[in-house]
Amino acid sequence: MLTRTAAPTLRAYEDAPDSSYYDLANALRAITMDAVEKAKSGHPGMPMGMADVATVLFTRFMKIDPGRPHWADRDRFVLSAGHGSMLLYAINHLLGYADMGTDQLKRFRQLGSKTAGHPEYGHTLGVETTTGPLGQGLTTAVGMALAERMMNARFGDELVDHFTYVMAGDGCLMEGISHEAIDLAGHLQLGKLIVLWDDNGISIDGSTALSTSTNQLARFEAAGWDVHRADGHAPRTLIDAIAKARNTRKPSLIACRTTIGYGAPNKAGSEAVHGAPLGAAEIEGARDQLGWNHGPFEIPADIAADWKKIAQRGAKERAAWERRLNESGSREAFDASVSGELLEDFDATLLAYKRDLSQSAPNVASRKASEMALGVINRATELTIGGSADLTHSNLTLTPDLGSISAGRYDGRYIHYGIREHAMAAVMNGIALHRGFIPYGGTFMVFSDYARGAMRLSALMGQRVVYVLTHDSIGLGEDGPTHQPVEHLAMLRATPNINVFRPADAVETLEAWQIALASEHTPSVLALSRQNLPTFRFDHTDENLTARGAYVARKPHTRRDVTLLATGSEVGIAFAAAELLADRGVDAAVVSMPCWELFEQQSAEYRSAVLGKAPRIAIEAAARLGWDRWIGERGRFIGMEGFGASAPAPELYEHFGITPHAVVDAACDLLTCA
Ligand SMILES: Cc1ncc(C[n+]2csc(CCOP(=O)(O)OP(=O)(O)O)c2C)c(N)n1
Ligand SMILES: [Mg+2]
Repeated sequence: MLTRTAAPTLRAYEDAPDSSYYDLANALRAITMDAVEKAKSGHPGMPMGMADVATVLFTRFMKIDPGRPHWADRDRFVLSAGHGSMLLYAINHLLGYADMGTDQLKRFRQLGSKTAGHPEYGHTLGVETTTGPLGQGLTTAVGMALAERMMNARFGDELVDHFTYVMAGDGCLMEGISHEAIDLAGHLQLGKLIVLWDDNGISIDGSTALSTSTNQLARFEAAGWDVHRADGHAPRTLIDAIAKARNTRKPSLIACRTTIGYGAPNKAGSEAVHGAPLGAAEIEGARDQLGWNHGPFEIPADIAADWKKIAQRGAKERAAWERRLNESGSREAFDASVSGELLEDFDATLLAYKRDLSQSAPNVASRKASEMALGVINRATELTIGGSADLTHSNLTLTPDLGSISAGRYDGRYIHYGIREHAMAAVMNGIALHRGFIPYGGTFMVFSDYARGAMRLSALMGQRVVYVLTHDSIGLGEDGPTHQPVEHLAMLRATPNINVFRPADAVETLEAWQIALASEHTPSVLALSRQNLPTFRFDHTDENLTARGAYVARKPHTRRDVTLLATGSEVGIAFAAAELLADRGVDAAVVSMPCWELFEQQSAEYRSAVLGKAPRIAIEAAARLGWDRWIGERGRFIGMEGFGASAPAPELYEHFGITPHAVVDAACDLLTCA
């Protein structure tokens, strides 16, 4: 076993609390029972079962300062079994987080309270990531633990040296994403990631034996983890297991054998206690059995004081860390990295490149344009951390000199996520939440389905994560309908707080990247083509037109007879159709709509000026859903009505009728053509 050279902050805390662990843990149990009972809703089983594990972890190991919840070098605590939210709220209440007074415990699960049904990042202090969808927390924590090592590689042990602790249930370990997470964490040897598994043998339907017979320890071990067993109600064995887990170079799993709903006289150990209030009689029985003779939400002063000691200890450590930072000479760089601010000249660098693009007018796929943009971006900032789910050469996400991240080598800037789209997205969430980096990652757009669970959380948590989704339509050609996204733009556009960009040329692609990197609270999707797209933005504008969401790319010569709306690869089709229509005496405007969400945010005047009063035809090689908003009652849509097919791309466009001639026919149907 390898012993690390410990920085001063990493000692295990030797002092046992004055009150017994049992009393401190019972405080968590009592608060949970009372809050769930008052709410008439919630999950008492997990918090009551894991109360002892939480008590040991926090009293002996956690390094946090509730007065400074965002302290960069704090240990991260991730409640992956998010249904056990009352455990986290009870802990945070006892630690003294400013927003977690008794009033909040009493308003568990009520509108506007800090004690939402599942922990929500950004809503409640001390919640490191939103959990509830099982498996997400575990995988997000892998991203946090990786980010910790990457920051450590840049700033050293004195400034960055913290653990990531996860509480995961049977459900988290059953979810498919856990396989990706475990595999990746083991491969990257994230030694400071410690998973405390609530090994209670129960899930909602009953015994886990109904649905699994996996030897979890063997499974984790096979993925390169260090594994331990502990009695989840025996502090000494837990202390030993956690202390050992902290001293290995491998990520660690501790199987904590617990009784779900520990303390409930009749319901403990059964699924009855998983997700329903215990009821008055059972609570009374639990109080008796636990020896907890205090009223609802009442915590004896000595027990409260012991919990507060954890916070006091953390505050001291934070102050010492603050001094180290000030003396380190790296304060400015460290703060800039944590704040995620781009350098002052970043925009000017991108603008100069945009001017070049308009001049050179490359005829390249937007995935290639993205690679070219990244070449400039990755030189202009060190915040970006790239990656791909094993499609680097298709997504074109790697630029020279990034260097790969691997076990023990965390100073690179490129992550080979392997064929693990879901984990890639969740790990990127973890990296973004940890702070210090802007993660971007690529896969084929069709596989956003696989990543969806975590992409939704990027949006819900408002994280700056950039999804590079290439091969964005039937334009990818021969790989066929399994690989051709059709409904994905609609799905992504329907998701709140994601900017979905489908740039039409190299200039728009750069503009989209610039917006994505500046969007600190919104994830972005870049839907990029496999096939070449000609540049049409010959006239350089300092203004980022993509930031308008949509703009008139081809002005009509005199009056506007018809408006052609298109995105990405179909903007070229709209241009070609406009020329054909001109021959027939029809004056068409072409509107490029790279980002609907940003267009929706424009003023009504701007939107109506762009959309115009003439009949509209939308062209997009994807499902129609959503387009009716823009084309109106009289409008036409030219796109996909079902799945694609396997053939060279130009033939597919003909086959599915997404052509300039089809646009002309639709226009002539709407208007009187010559
Ligand atoms: C992805 C996902 N699927 C289903 C659920 C619904 N759900 C919430 S808790 C739970 C059972 C989890 O079992 P376990 O992790 O063992 O929790 P315990 O009953 O031990 O508290 C399920 C199915 C969910 N939250 N997330
Ligand atoms: Mg369970």
